[in-house]
Amino acid sequence: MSAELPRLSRDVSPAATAPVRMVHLGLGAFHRSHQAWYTQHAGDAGEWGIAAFTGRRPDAAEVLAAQDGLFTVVERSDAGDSFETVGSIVEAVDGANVDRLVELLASSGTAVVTLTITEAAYAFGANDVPLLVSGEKPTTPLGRLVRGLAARRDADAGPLAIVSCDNLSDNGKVARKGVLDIAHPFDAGLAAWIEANVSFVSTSVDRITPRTTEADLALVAERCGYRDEAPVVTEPFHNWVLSGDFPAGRPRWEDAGAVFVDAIEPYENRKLWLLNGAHSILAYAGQLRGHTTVAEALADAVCRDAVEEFWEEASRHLSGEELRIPEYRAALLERFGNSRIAHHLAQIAMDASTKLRMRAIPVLRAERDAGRSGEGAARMIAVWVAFVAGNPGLQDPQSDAVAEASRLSGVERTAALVALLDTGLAGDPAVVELIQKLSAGFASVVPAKTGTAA
Ligand code: CS2
Repeated sequence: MSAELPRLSRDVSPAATAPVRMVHLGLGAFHRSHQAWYTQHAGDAGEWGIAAFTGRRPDAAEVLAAQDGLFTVVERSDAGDSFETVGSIVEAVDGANVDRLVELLASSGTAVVTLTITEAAYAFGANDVPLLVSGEKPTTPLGRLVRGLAARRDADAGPLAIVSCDNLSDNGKVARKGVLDIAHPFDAGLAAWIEANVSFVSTSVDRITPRTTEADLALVAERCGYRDEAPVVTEPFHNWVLSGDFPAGRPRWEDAGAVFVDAIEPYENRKLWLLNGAHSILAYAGQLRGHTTVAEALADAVCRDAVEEFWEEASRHLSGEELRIPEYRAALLERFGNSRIAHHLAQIAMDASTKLRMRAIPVLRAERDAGRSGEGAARMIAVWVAFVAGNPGLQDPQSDAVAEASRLSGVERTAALVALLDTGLAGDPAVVELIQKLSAGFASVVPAKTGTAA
């Protein structure tokens, strides 16, 4: 049936095309459910078109370009689904098309660059320095961005803002360092220009967006009357906290609920520890116990208790009335329990060595500094240690080092894995023994039947 329906395009769903004033690197589902959605809902959306570039593969750009950049956002709550066509992406481009990126960054009309390049990608980029020097095409997102910034300086196109939307604490600072670490050895003058002209904005982003399935495509066809090969399914909840300057302007994202603050750290920590930290616990503990999705894992008392224990510890280090921690925690339980959102634990489990460094280590350190064991945070690491024993192929930016650690056994193996997160803590025998004990305890737990409720 759906083959007979027209493909989504600006003919089927007339939407004005805004001029490109934003560039995005990392065109994936999250960009579309979050920054593109916020831009569509800004009061001045008509002035802000996005040119979105893919990362490693061109696929997402090809699919979107075939429907004029349009896609459907399906908001999925316990009560049902609602559908909206989003048109803020006016150009979808293969990330390998560096020439187009250079052209857009060299234009004074471009005011903002947003990034969802994954946590791990901020550390890559050094490989691009020789390519930049020899005039070849850079291959990493930050290498490509530096090439674009060089063109902007040469064109005298003025200042701009770079906005990191990855789950890292102080992500603006991390992005700045990642960019300057490439720019410095390439061209010291460019590095100085960047320091003077580019504002790195820190943000905390939040909207749970699982992978789209074939069933979602069929649902959109049935309910919207067009064929959309790139819909995105997300929860109704959305949050965006930003801190930093936009020297060339920005969309009025506050119209869609974005919040601008001076000090972002407490908001970042609240999100990274309470939401993402709980996700990581559920990803490893849940899969070890035979669960597939976040909602299933949360319904298992063993997993839920591990989450609550970690939240108790983390909350001690989140102060300030405005954070409304009890309400935030209650809302999280509801969001995670939304069983109509099939958020797969396997998706969250990837890139552990980068994620746990943000999610577990700061709480573990803070607890130990306060003279306590930090068992809740240690358990997050312990369930990963137990999980990789049975899943040695888990995707990770440090997969070689994980494999090497896995050749060891017992406390030595645990210490080697902890060292990938924090060498200082790996050198503390009490920490390693605690993680080892918790991990051994977890590995021997008999897997529960999927979906077992407490
Ligand atoms: C998740 C996040 O995959 C993960 O690591 O914890 O993608 C999470 O769903 C988002 O940050 C929610 O805003």
